[in-house]
This record gives sequence, C-alpha cells and structure tokens, in this order.
Amino acid sequence: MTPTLACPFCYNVIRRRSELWFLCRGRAIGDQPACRPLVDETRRNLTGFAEPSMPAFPPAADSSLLLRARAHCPRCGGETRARACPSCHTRLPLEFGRSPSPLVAVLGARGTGKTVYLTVLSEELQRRELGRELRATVQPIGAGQDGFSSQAHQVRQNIRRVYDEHQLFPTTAQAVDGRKEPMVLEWRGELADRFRRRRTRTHYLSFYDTAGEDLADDNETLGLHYLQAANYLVLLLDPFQLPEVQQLLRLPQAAVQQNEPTRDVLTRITESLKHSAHWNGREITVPVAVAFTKMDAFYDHLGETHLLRRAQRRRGGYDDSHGRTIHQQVGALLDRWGGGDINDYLRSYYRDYQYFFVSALGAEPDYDHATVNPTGVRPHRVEEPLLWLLDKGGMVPRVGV
Ligand SMILES: Nc1nc2c(ncn2[C@@H]2O[C@H](COP(=O)(O)OP(=O)(O)OP(=O)(O)O)[C@@H](O)[C@H]2O)c(=O)[nH]1
Ligand SMILES: [Mg+2]
Ligand SMILES: [Zn+2]
Ligand SMILES: [Zn+2]
Repeated sequence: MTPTLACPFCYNVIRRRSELWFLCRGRAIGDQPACRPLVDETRRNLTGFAEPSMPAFPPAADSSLLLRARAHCPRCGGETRARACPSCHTRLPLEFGRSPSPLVAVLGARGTGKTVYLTVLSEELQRRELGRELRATVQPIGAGQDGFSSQAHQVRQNIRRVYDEHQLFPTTAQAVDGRKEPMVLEWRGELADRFRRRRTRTHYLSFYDTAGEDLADDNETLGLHYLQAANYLVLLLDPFQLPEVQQLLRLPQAAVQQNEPTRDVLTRITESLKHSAHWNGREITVPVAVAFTKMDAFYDHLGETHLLRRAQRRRGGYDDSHGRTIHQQVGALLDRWGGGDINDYLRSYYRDYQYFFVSALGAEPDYDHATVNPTGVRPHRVEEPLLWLLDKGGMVPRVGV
C-alpha cells in the first residue's frame, strides 16, 4: 500500500499532518460573535455534503513543521483542537494520519449488489463476533461526536433499512459532478508488534460506492479521481450475467436488471484503470478483490457439501490457504458457467487479484418487490475480500501460517 495520506472523504492527497486545517468550535472569546455553522461551498463541491458545518481555517504559517495541537479561529477567536481536511474541509479525527487509512473503491456494474454489500459489510464489521475475533472495534467515523454526525447517520440509516425494515435500495444516484460522500469507518485494532507487544492503532477505512451508471457512461473522468487515489479495489461481479447461469437458475425477470456480459464490464473497468497510476504500461498493479455476489441464489445448485458452502476460514485474521481454496473453486465455476474468458482476462491484465464468492443477504430476496427474504439477513463470507486486502496493509494478522 502506498504510504501517502489522503482524505477519506474527498480522496485528495494530504502531504503532511501539519497541513491539516482546523475547524472552529464556535467558542468565541470575549464579546466577539461566535461562528455558526454555514454551508461550505468547497466541501459541497468536493464531497456533495450540502448541510451547514462549522467554518474551517488553515493552520498559522509558522506551524508548518510543527504539528500544533490547537489554534484560534481568525473570525471569532475561539480555541479549537478539531482538525479538518485542507481540501474539502470535512472534519477529521485527531488520530487521523497516525496509522494507514486505506481508501477502497468498490466497483461494479448496475445492479450487481454494491450498495447492499457495503451496508451489510459495515454492519457485520461493527458486530461483536467479528470485532472480538479480529480484536477490533469498528464504527462509523466519529460516531457520537458532533461535527461528524452526517456520515454516521447515513451508514446507520442504510443498515436499519436492510436489517430492520427489510427493504433493498433503489439504484444509487450517479455522483454529482463526479463527487459524493464515501462511507468511512473507524477501525481501532489491536495488533502485536515485532516484539509481541500489543499496540492499539486507529485506522480509517473509506469505501467509495460507485454508481453502476458511472461505469456505463463510458466516461473516463467520472470516478477516475476515486480510482486513482484508491489503495485497493473491490470489484463486484454479478454472477447472473454469466452466460450459463440464467438457464441454470431460472431466475425471475426482475432478478436480472441489466444484461451486460461480465467480460464487457471488466474491459470497461480496465480501460478506466489504464488512465490511472495503477497501470504500469503492462498490467494493473493495485490489489483487486474480485468478488461475485448473490451466492445464496446458488445454494441449491451447489449442494450442501460443495466447498464454497462448507469451507470455513480459520478465525483470527486472514487465512491464506482458505483464500486460495475459494479462489480456485470460483475459477473452476467460471469455466463451467461459460466464464472461462474472465479467468484469462484477469490473469493477463491484473497483477494481484483474488476471487471471492459472497452473499450479503444469505437468502434470496423478493426481486420484484426489492425486499429481504422473510428469514432475515444472514450474510456469508462478506468479510473475506476485506480481510485479504487488510492483510496486505498489515492491518489484520495472518492465521494458519
Ligand atoms: N440473491 C441475492 N440478491 C442480491 C444480493 N444483494 C443484492 N441483490 C440483488 O441485487 C439488487 C441490486 O442491489 P444493489 O446493492 O442496489 O446494487 P448496486 O450494485 O448498488 O446497483 P446500482 O446502485 O444500480 O449500481 C438487489 O435489489 C437484489 O435484488 C444478495 O446478497 N443475494
Ligand atoms: Mg447502488
Ligand atoms: Zn470561529
Ligand atoms: Zn477532504
């Protein structure tokens, strides 16, 4: 992973932590009028966030080498320790920048299941089971603190929608002028250092949910900013688009929202990536977790004993031998389902990729009414692509080696 620091909201590079701006807290001194929240046009342009927020201001010029912990607002004189991104002015936590904070772009064609996947993944990461296993506490950025409320609110709202109200999502709106707010999770994890001392570190994981349409537009600039800055890619592919699958499963019409061969989706994504620094002239170098979605629709077809249903990763981190098993199994299924060209294509263009097969919902939804199965949400393998990526960044331990 590149060591550069970038803002998890606007994906612009931050060269040094000392460059971070301050955010006024509105605690005026003397009889000066206190600052109040205002719509910040820069923030709106860069992230799409259009609600009022407290004004941001740059650190004093003489503090560029020294990380000053506090500053006084030039307008109201109030003291503040709150930091903000120098580009988009979004508030950033005090711990930001001390440990790696990877940016993950989630790509995939329309209707692949990106929004459902990200919602379910964020909820599963926040649950005790996974948290205890990985010795990590995960929550939306700044949960419970003012100045962060909107992001945490959006994540919670999506989770409630799927888990409690059993509703799926309408198609994700295209980014306005190519910008919209990513989902940012705070990951406080405990890892042993090389002296086996346990250290707690706080990382921020930013997930950018591209609209399927952004890709369909064949517009190289849309989303490219996010692709370019991303440390990792999660490429979600819709297995319903594989040649043999629609006959095999007899899917209802509503389950197939579009008809685009996966190979074409891949070609378009590769073409976009060729305009970024992830292309070295021969291959794509950024790690890509290639995950097929909607595995639950294949449960009956695969049968209970199939490795893709039965194989269990060892707990405690990323299990590489399990990962390889799944990778091989998915590759073999692709051959069987008329997707052998996908294997060849990825092998020739991507340096570092691995296959996954996930089910965010765990049971088939009512495709016509876009509602969750009455048995509820029972995710399967949703964390596996992320563990593979986080292992590369040293954020989770490897197990079974
Ligand atoms: N069987 C099954 N279907 C799923 C699953 N996740 C999503 N789907 C189906 O896929 C549809 C689209 O899911 P979304 O997450 O909205 O897809 P998206 O990739 O965000 O689509 P766009 O926003 O249009 O790009 C859902 O309405 C479901 O019908 C899953 O885990 N299992
Ligand atoms: Mg979506
Ligand atoms: Zn002020
Ligand atoms: Zn920013």
